[in-house]
This record gives sequence, C-alpha cells and structure tokens, in this order.
Amino acid sequence: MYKTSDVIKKYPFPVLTRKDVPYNSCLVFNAGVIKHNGKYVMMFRNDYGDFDAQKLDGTNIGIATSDDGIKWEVSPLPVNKIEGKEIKRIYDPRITEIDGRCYVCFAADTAHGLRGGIGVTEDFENIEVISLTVPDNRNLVLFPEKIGGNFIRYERPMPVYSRGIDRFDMWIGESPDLIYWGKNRLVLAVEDVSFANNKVGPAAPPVRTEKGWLTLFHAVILDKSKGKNGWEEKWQKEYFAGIMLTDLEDPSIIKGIYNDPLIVCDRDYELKNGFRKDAIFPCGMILEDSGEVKIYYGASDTVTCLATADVNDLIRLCLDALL
Ligand code: BMA
Repeated sequence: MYKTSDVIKKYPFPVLTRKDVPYNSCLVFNAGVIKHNGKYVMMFRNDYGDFDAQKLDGTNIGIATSDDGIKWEVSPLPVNKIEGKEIKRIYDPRITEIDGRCYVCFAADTAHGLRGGIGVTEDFENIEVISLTVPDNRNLVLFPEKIGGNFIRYERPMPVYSRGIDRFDMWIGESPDLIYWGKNRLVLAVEDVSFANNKVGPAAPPVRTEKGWLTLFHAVILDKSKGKNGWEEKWQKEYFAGIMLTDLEDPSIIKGIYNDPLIVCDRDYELKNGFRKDAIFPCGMILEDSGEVKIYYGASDTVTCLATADVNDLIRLCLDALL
C-alpha cells in the first residue's frame, strides 16, 4: 500500500551483508555511519548464529571503513565488550561527532530493562560509557552540535501502563554534560503520523540544513492480520523511514513533515530470506558537500542498505505539506 518516495534512489544491492564480515555473522543491519577525518566509519549491529538454520546466538557491534561510503571493509574484530554485569548486549549504534569527539548512542538490554546508552570512543573499538537512561528507553540520537550551551538528543521512551497499549513517541532531552538529562519535551507522537499506529522514534542523528534539522524517524504499523513474515512464527509490524525538519534553535518544534513514508521495504534484495520482513531502520545519514544525502538503513533486520537523495528534494518534501 505504501511506496518509497520518488526522490529516493536506492543503491541496487545491500552495501553490507554477513558475507562481508570476517567473523561469525548472520544479520548485519542498523548501522550508524559518520565521515571522520576524510573516511567513512560504520558501526553495525551483527547478530551472529547460523543463517541457514535460522538460529541466532547473540549480538555484537562490527566496525567497517570506506573511502566512498559504498564499498566497505570490515575490521577483523567487533567492538570490545562493554564492562558491567548489568549490560547483556548493546545494539543499534548511532555515531555523532561533536567538537572532534566521536560519541556512540546504543540500545542496551540489561538485567533490569532496556536502556539507552551514550558512550565516547577514540578508536571505534572501545566504548567508554558516559550515561545510561532508566528503563525502558532506546533509540537515542545525539545532535552534532550543542544548542543553547547544551547537548541535545532525541529519544524514545516506552511507557507501558499509561497509554493502555503500546504507543511509543519521540521525545527530546538536553544536558550540560551528557550525564544529567532534563528539559524533556514531546516532539512527535504516534497519532501525528499517518503511517504509524504503534511507535515513532528517532532514526539517524539529525543533519543541519539552512531550513532546519533534517530529521529521519522510524514509524511502525502493527497489523494483526499478518502472520509469518520472516523467520519467526509471527511478525506483524512494518517499519518505515519518515522525514521531517525541526527548528534549528529549538528542535522540539517541527517545521515541516512529509506525510508519507520516505523509505519502504520494497526490493528483492531487502526482503530476500529476511529475518523480519518489511522493516526499514535507518541509523546513519550523511550530507555531502554536493548536496547528496546518504541514508544507511537496515532492511528486514538482515542486511545494510544505502539510499540517496538530494537535500533540497528532502527539504521540499518536508515543507510542501505547508505550502
Ligand atoms: C526495533 C529494534 C530494532 C529492530 C526493529 C525491527 O524494536 O529492536 O533493532 O530493527 O525493532 O525488528
């Protein structure tokens, strides 16, 4: 029913799959990407196990580098384990460079709930944890610069009782030091998005443009009529990428939002043998000097793909609804 926007060009095959990874690898998806010292650096989620037997044993974070953002070379080893007995695994990394330091936001499954983490890294192989949210929260993305003297993040807490059913929205928070977070405000709610009935949340760290922060988000429809749609007995969700522009001075304010999905899972290479089909989950976005925007997204929780678009076309999509 939904289709990928015409402004999007999909690279004709995944840019990273398990076959590119030199250690045990099954599903390679949800990758954060930055351009750092002239090179592209990617941190990706690697669920390992046995692909043919459709069996998953665990998750680690892989590292890859590239000269052009298309051909990637994976480092021989994944990220070193984060210390602390509370953390069972981390996943869905998003990378942001702020004032020359590289920060990694990640989701953490812990002994006492799902937490959003922020860490700093010098070499991408080791992450020093700076702070973890209280449960349940995840999908943190850090802005690439401070606003009004504070670090800014979008996040997606998961209220359980108060909304009656799963309804998870996108929020904003501010911090003087990446440790103490406050000034939390709602940014985008499920009911504001026509292609969501279940959750909306941050995707990649936002990118500054003249017209506002170009902000990708994920939006989820739960369709109870769906049954088997991947490896599991039941997979009833569909994940889309959406796009909006938020205010440069106060990114809790939405200046324009595109009313349809930006990216939908609709290519053979996105769906083939997919673990959870119909899932598009971007964690990285780069604005090139040429005006090209590179969007890195997990497809079907199985492979890492690339889509590109012209920044002005994306801005127009967000603002058109207002004109
Ligand atoms: C979300 C996260 C993502 C995943 C998505 C689709 O809740 O777990 O890591 O890509 O579901 O399964």
